[in-house]
This record gives sequence, structure tokens and C-alpha cells, in this order.
Amino acid sequence: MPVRRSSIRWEMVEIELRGAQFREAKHAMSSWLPCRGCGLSDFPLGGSPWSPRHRAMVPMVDLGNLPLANRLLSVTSTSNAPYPLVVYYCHNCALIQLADLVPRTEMFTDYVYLTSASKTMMEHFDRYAEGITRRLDLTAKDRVLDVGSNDGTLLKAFQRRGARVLGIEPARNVASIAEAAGVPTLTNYFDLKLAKRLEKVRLVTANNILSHVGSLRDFLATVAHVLRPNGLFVFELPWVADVLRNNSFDMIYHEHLSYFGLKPLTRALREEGLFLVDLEYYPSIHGGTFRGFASPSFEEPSHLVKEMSAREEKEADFWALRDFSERVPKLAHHLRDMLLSLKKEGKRIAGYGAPAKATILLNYCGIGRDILDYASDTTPLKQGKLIPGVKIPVVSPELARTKPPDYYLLLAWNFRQEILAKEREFLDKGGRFVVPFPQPEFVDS
Ligand code: DWN
Repeated sequence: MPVRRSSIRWEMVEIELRGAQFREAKHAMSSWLPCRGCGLSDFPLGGSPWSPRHRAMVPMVDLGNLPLANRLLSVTSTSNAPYPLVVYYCHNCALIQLADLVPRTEMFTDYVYLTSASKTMMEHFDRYAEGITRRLDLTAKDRVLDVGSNDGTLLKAFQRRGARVLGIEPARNVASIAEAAGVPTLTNYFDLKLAKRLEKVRLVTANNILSHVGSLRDFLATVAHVLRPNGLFVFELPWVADVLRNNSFDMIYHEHLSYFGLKPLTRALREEGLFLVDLEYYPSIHGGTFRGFASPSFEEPSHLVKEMSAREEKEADFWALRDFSERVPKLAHHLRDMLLSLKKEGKRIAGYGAPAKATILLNYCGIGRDILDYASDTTPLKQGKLIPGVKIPVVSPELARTKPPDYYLLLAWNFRQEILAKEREFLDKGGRFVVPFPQPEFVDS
């Protein structure tokens, strides 16, 4: 059943944790906001302002208290504060979201995720730039503004096709990687104050950004402000229907404030003067991603917008979320039991990848250093650090190859195809993968 708010009362959480660190973390959070999509916090029952009121936002999935997913620890670090992680459903607009917020400066000032860390994403964003350049017939006169531009991977692809570009990226360390690669980047959050200093553009892109945005409506209004009348807003997001269907609860973490379906998104866009006119769907990107095309002028939405919106009526509604909340703890137990059985047989297990998701999967399931020896990851910014909470060391693939495990737990499961192809030799020598979703399973050669 959906959790009740009372089950996450601060007092109880504190007793559970008894940690000074947690008390500090909790004070840093703000909570109990109205819905991020439609702005409603409660409905009058019966329609009169004097009727009793009913909460629009209901808590549905409680993952407990978990550390910040991307806050990898240095070996000597002691800061590892857990924060409550509870998913809410808005009965008014159907947006699935978090209501307890960690200050964004804690999460995005220094960042460890780089878009260029995988071949899959490099190729995906190259095709993205190609497709949009053709669709809009972009020329050197047009400027592309990418919000949350990370290491500049997408903008670099637009530059190769002759466009002028500007990135906006709040993480200083990541913005400087983009600058060093020749992508002009402002180290800022995207807001109206900043947008008023910018020229109007033909194309605004924001990939995997809307889920991270606290003031969603302000953000969309800012996009509308900066777009030319013939402009387009193009964005990618994991589709919440896929998260629910795949049981991928590890996509839920403090950075991800909203889990978008098309219905609440279309409504929020429309209320800020943007119309969702088209979609593309990429089932193998981040476990299922849609690319939205929103225009400042009204057009009849494409067939795919209508088709996916219709599917979502059942696949991302209150009941789908409730069923998901019941499946998650069962899956977590099952996965841990599978790994414990392997340990009993004397097998060596390591993690493959150290994505943000791994922090949630490992901490929620209770998969610690007694089970995983290390996690191998290609990102130099992550190597030599520890996964928060469980404190599993992250090592380079080169180091991992000197001491390969019998089993890899595929933490970067969204790159299954790329990774299985790359690890042919490990598989051919009898190594196996444990893939956690949609149900834990073994994969061998
Ligand atoms: O929204 C977000 C998404 C888009 O990206 C974020 N808030 C942060 C990030 O999430 P993530 O960390 O879960 O992303 P990835 O892309 O699933 O991370 C994969 C990790 O696995 C990277 O650290 C790179 C690593 N990797 C590897 O070690 N070997 C990846 C591949 C393909 C490999 O072969």
C-alpha cells in the first residue's frame, strides 16, 4: 500500500538513524511543497472553500533514508548523510515526484557524471544533432542553447554541423571540461535573470534536465522567453511508464525531482505557452527515453504523442505506481538473496559501472562490501572514490581486469548491449553478469 505521511515523520526517522549527520541533513531540506507540475497542494471536497480539504499529493513509494547518489566519497571522507526518499503522486495532474528537497548546490556544484562516458550516448547525441539540424534546417546564423550541457557532448556535435552554440551548466568542474573542448559554456543555473541577458534562439535543448528542476514552471517559462517565435524546445527524459514497468527503482534519487509522464508534462508546458507537438521514443536509452518537441505556436500533436499518452493512462497512473511500490521491496530481497547464495558458493562478485543509480540500488538492497569487492567504472572522476553509503571502492576497468570477479552485477544496466559486447572475453572465459531489472537474471555467453 502507499506509505502514509506519518510513517516518515521526522521524529521516527531520527530515532531510526540516531545520527547527528542526518539531523543536519534534514534541516537542510525543504519539504511539503505543492505539486511541481500543476501547483496544487490540496482540493476542497465538494467544491466550496469551506469544505474539508483533501491532499492532492500522496506519498506512494518510500525508499527510506539514502545518501545522495552522485556524492562519491573520498577514501578519507566521513560525510555520508542520508536523506529521506519518498515518491509522491499528484491526484490533480498525475505528476510523480519528490516533495522533500535537498538544496541543489549540494548536488550540482561539483558533478561526477560525464555524458561522454559511454559510446552509446556519444553516438546517440551525434544522431540527435544530425536529426535536429535537418529538421530545423539550422545554419551558421542559428544559435543552439543547451541547458545542463554537461561536458558539451551534444553542443560539440552541433558545432561539427556548423551551428553557433552556448551551454549552460551549473557544475563548475564539468563546465570547464566543455570549455576546454571549445564549447562556450556559462556556469549558471537557467533562470529568467540569466535568460534576459541572452539573445533569442532558434533551438533550446535540455536533456535529462527537467527531472532535476525544482521550479519546473519557472524553467519552462524561461525556455518560452528565450525562444524565437519559429523556435523549438527539444528535450529528453526517461519515460516514467518504463521506470514502472522495468521496476527500475534505482532511477529514483534526490536529484530526480520529477518522473515524467506525457500528461502532466503536456499540461505544464501548455500553461507556460509551449505545445508538445511531436515525440520520438528511444527504448534503449536510460531504460526508455522520449524526446519531446515543444513549440511556442500551436500545432496538432503527432500520432506518437497521442499513442503514448493513451498508453500512459494505464501504465503510469496511481494504480501502476502503487503496484510498483509493492514490487520494489520483493525485487530487492530477491536480488540480495541471489548474490548471497553466490557468496556462499565462494564466488567473487564486483559491480559493473558506478552510475548514480548504483548508490540507490546497493544501499536500498543492502548490498555492501561483504558482497561486492569493488565497482569498475570508466569515469576518471569516479575512480579512487567510494560509492556513498555502502562505501564500495570504484576502480578503473584496467585495474578490474587484473582481478576479474566470477560475476559482475550490472549496475549500469542501461548500457547492457554496449557492455556485453565489450566484455565478450570475460563472458567467453566463463564470467557471468547479474542483471537486476526488470527481474534479476543471470547472463552468460
Ligand atoms: O539524469 C541523470 C542521467 C542522465 O545520468 C543523472 N542525474 C546522472 C546520470 O545518471 P547515471 O549516473 O545513472 O548515468 P549512467 O549513464 O547510467 O552512468 C553509467 C556509468 O557507467 C558511468 O559512470 C560510466 C559507466 N560505464 C562504465 O564504467 N563502462 C559505462 C559504460 C557504458 C561502460 O562500458
